[in-house]
Amino acid sequence: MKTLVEFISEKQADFPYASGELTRLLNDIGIAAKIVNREIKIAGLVDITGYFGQQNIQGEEQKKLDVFANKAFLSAMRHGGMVCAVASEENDEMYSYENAFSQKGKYVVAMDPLDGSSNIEVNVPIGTIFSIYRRISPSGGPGTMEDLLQPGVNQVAAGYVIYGSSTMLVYSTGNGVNGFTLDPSVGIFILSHPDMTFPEEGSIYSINEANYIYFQEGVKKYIKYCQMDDPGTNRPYTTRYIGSLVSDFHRNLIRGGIYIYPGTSKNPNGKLRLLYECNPIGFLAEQAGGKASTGFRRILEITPESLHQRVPFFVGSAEMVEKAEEFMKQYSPED
Ligand code: AHM
Ligand code: MG
Repeated sequence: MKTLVEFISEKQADFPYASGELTRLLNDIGIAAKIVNREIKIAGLVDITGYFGQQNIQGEEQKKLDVFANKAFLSAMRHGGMVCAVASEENDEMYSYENAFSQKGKYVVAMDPLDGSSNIEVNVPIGTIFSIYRRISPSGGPGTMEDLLQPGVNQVAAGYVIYGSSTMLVYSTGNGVNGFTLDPSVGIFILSHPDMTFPEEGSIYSINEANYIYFQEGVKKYIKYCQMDDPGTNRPYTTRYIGSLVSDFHRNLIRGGIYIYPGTSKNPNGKLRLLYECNPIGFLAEQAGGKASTGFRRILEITPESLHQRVPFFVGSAEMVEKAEEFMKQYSPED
């Protein structure tokens, strides 16, 4: 039995800048995840699932648990002192730590503290997504926007926590993907899914098909391809869509599948945010042998322009993403 803390410490040696700081940062994230998990598990019992009465920058109502999770992660990272600045879905602006200890931190973090939070009251799995970069600005001062607006290829680590029927932390530091399940009786994450990779053949497609009329021709044609009865292949595929990116991605990673949140005629850049949704999930996908694309190009190569930038997102088993890209190129070529 190997715990998350043991595993992270062992893996420190694989890491080019093994000073122990990334190890401590990942441990801090694990601690905050346990605190958030505790609140989520009692969410149905206490008056915590209601609205907080504020809107975030994207005009979405913040739920109390969103706010709680945001504070829990920001505070765990402040105490650790490894991080100088954070981009969070819940904060309009970059959150820069003011204490001298944190300003010496080598890292910046982009995160969605509670993704899929509109699902809280119906007891569907939700998640936390995080992405870690080395800062560019010199240590000792506040973190800068330049530190956070780095392309996804520069990530040194990324991961998610899924609060489902069990709670798991899945992460990568660029040497494969490993999953840890929380043993609630002792409060410890245990390595349960070593070296996670997409199965060779996937047969799940996950997309909010209610938006069909707003999709580009390439997406429409790809959906029809997924539904086609093609003897000798595994088509028609099956459709699964929870509406919670972490859960949909997690299932597709284990079973083999593709998740798509495309651009639409209403929202040409789709819905998902590059910094704290697409980049970290894309990094994990690639580390697990899969792909992450806008439908035309690799997600991780995009240079971000703003913290809450949105981008069309195709992620999952490599072959399935490549096939979807073929449809996009053929039927919806970019101008
Ligand atoms: P959120 O960050 O406000 O929770 O939104 C992101 C979520 C994803 O988890 C999910 O895949 C997607 O929104 C679902 O959107 P839709 O309801 O439009 O299908
Ligand atoms: Mg989100």
